[in-house]
Amino acid sequence: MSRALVLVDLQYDFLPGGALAVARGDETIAVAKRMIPRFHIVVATQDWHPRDHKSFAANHPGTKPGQVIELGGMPQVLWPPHCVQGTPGAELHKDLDASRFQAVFRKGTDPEIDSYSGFFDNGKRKATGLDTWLHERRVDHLYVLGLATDYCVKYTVLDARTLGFEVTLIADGCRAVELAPGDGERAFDEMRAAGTTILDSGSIAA
Ligand code: VGL
Ligand code: ZN
Repeated sequence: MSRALVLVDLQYDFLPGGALAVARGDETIAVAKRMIPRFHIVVATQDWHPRDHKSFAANHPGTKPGQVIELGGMPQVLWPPHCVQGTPGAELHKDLDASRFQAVFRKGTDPEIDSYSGFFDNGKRKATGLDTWLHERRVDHLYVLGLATDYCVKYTVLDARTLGFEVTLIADGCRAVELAPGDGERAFDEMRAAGTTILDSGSIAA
């Protein structure tokens, strides 16, 4: 059995200056760069929305980012338009050696439903293929870092635990949106309660 590094949404729109900037999100890039050479199996997820995506406040007249609406029978936080397919903000950070990514799993492509997790959309209607891909390579332990702690990292980690993977979260390689103060810490607590090991990159063996 083997381990894999999973890099979650390390895209310009989630970094300072981006459309959905995460405070100090840029600090995750150096951690990712240090971790990539230590893994034989590296995959990335990429938030990849059509411009008419219904998670964008701009597509619901009279709403504002941060507001919660109902979408497809589920609560949906509305965001500024971000990670629009083909735009510079949707690109994975150029300092990451993409030649070391065996696969990139795009998510959030259906305009009708959001997809925080790298495994499934928020309604668990469709899989991205990440679970099958990992099983085919006999991966049983995921090392996860990226953006944002309280959304895509959290949902990816919780799905991974439900699917039976061992999960180590690389805490210094994550930053949170924090729509409400403390969301990042609460996300760590939820992931820990689901059986995730939370470590800093310095204590992960090569
Ligand atoms: C994310 C909000 C909306 C994330 C993606 O990558 O955490 N958050 N889309
Ligand atoms: Zn998104």
